Amino acid sequence: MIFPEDFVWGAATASYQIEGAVKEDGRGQSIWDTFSHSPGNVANGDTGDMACDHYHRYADDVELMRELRLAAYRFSVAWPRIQPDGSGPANPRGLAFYDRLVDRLLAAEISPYVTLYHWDLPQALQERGGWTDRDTAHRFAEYAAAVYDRLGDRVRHWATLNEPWVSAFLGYGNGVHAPGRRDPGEAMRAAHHLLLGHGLAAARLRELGAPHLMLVVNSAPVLTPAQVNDPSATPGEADAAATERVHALLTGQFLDPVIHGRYPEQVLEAARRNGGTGHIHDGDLEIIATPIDQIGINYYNPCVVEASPGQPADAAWPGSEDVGFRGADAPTTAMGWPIVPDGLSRLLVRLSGDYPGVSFMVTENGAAFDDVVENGRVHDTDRVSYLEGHLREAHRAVEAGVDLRGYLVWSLLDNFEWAEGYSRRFGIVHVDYATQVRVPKDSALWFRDVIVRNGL
Ligand code: GBH
Repeated sequence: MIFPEDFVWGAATASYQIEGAVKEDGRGQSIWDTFSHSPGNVANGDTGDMACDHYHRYADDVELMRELRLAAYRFSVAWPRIQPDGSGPANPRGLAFYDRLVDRLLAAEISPYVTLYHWDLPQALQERGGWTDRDTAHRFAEYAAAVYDRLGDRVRHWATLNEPWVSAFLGYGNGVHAPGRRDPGEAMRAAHHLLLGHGLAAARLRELGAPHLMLVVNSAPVLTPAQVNDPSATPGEADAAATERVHALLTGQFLDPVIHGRYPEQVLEAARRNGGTGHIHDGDLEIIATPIDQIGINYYNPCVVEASPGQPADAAWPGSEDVGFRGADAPTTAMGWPIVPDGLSRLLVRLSGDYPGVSFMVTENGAAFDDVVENGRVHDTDRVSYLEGHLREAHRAVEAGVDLRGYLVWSLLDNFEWAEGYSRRFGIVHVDYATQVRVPKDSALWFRDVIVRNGL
């Protein structure tokens, strides 16, 4: 099973999950510092204060990536390192860190894929409403330009946002993520302002000459329980409408505006029921539809739903009235997420039909398991089989004609898994947080062979 010649193999991380050094070199506070330091939000009271100490160990970490033969490394820039208060002149010491990282990567012949926003909003902007405030979109574009100004001579691949659905609906809807707000109207507004920020930043970066622009979304096929194990199962009318509505809320809400310049009707209806559509101004959709080159897909598991009359909307899903969220008949990871590899090919085939004219990349895929170190090794056979199963499906998507350019595993390192803290390990490299010792797991060694072979 060999992939196209220029297929890009790599791994991904995010700033708050690995960097630590939260008070260093003028970094300001982010909403995740505030949130993780407030009791009850994160498992075991964990915070990103130290994380993987990557801020100090980045050179060794790049060396590790080189040994694993990664061709690409996707990381995010911490906005509060660049603008401690969320606006104004860029902090040169913050920019210098990413400058050093990029130079190291290039020296190791690893292409940097920069994500500008992976959830660590400057706290100062949250004080003014965060993503519920339209101005945050403008601040984001200004910040994006400052980062591009410093790294644009060497970085070709630019992603604006990571998973705006999560920022809006877990951050402002069910409150499981920072800033911990629970208000469906705020969540709908945040989603639109994230999109506006994406569009304004994309237009700025384009003007400045960015060669390759992408948006990264969390997406998943939305299936009925019967469809999970039987792709040919045909749901009844009510179930089909439920899956299409949830698909619109999860994926269409972000990709229809960006690619087609319009919102799905189901999303407009959700907005009308939750505070109205007044925050969507004339001209916004033109900005949001600024052309991009690629859609990044973070896929973990399908979303399983069925029609359930009388069910109130889930807090993370405004507009999901009369829909029941279900488990799947499949084995699960340590997150409790079902393992459904063919969800990846089913998703990619659908999206490449719905959104022609852009390429795709799997920008995250991976799994948490309860890894143990034994005699200096981690035999994570469950992760190897998760990754192998999903790579087969990525290959199937390529064969089916999807313009899929690469695959990045989540994650390079075990790291701060948001509300789960350090209790969930997603890395292909084990991190002992007490000593910061890194041990490549069997999955990392297996992945290196996949890369060398360009396939399975
Ligand atoms: C990614 O998001 C992140 O980009 C990354 O930072 C993170 O570490 C990694 O995945 C692993 O979690 O059914 O309403 O509860 C995770 C994407 C989206 C997956 C929300 C779980 C549950 C939605 N997540 N989804 S709901």
